[in-house]
Amino acid sequence: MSIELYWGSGSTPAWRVLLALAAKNLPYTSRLLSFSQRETRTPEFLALNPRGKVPTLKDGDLVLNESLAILAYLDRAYPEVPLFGRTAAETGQVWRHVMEFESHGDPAISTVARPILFNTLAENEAKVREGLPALVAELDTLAARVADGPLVGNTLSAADIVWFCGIQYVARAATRPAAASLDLGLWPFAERWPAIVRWAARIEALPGYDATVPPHWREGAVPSPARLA
Ligand SMILES: N[C@@H](CCC(=O)N[C@@H](CS)C(=O)NCC(=O)O)C(=O)O
Repeated sequence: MSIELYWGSGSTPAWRVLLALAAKNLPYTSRLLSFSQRETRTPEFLALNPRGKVPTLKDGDLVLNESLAILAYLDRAYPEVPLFGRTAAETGQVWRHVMEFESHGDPAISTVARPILFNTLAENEAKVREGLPALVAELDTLAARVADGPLVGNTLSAADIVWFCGIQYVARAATRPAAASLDLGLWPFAERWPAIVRWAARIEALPGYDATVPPHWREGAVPSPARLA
C-alpha cells in the first residue's frame, strides 16, 4: 500500500504522525497543506476529512484522521518497530502516558504556550501566570519519568512521541521574546530539566528526524530543548 499524509507546518498532532513514520522507516507521499492559504478548507480536502483538520492519512482505500487513531492504525498495519509496546503491560503503560498527556500535559502546555505563540499574551497574562505552576509540575514529572530513558521499556514508543511534540511546543513558546519579557523561568531547559533534554535528544537522533520538524520552525534557531541547551 502507499501512504499519503496530509499535514501542516507547526501542527503537533501532525508531527506525531511524521515521527511515527520516521520511527517505523515507512515511505510516504507528503501532502503539506498551508493553513494561511486555507488549504484545509478546499472541497478536495474536506471530502477526505469533513472537519478540515490535519493530520489526515490515506493508505490504499483507508482515509483516517485524528493523530492517535493514525498512530494506532500504523502500529497495527506496520508492526515492525512497535510503538504501542511489546507486551500487554507495555501497551497499557503506553496508553496511560498518552492519555495523561491528553488529560493533563496538553491543557497545562496550552494555557501557557498558546497565548505566547498566538500573540494574545496581553489579554491572557494573568491566566498564563496562573497556569505556570501546573506546567512546571508536568515538566518536573516528565523529567523524573524519563531520567533513565524512554517512558515505557527501553525503546521509544507513542508515549515518547506524544510528549515530545508537546515539549517542543513549550520550547518554542519559551524562546519567544514575549516569553522572555515575562521571565517565566522555563528557559534554559537544560538547566532546569536536563533529563528532558537528554531524552529529547534521543528522538532527535531518529534517522529522518530533520524532515519531520515543522518547516516554519526550521528557520533560524530550531527551538529544540537539546540544541538550545
Ligand atoms: N485531535 C486532532 C487535532 C487535529 C487538529 O486540530 N489539527 C489542526 C492543526 S493542529 C488543524 O488541522 N487545523 C486546521 C484548521 O482548523 O483549518 C488530532 O489529534 O489529530
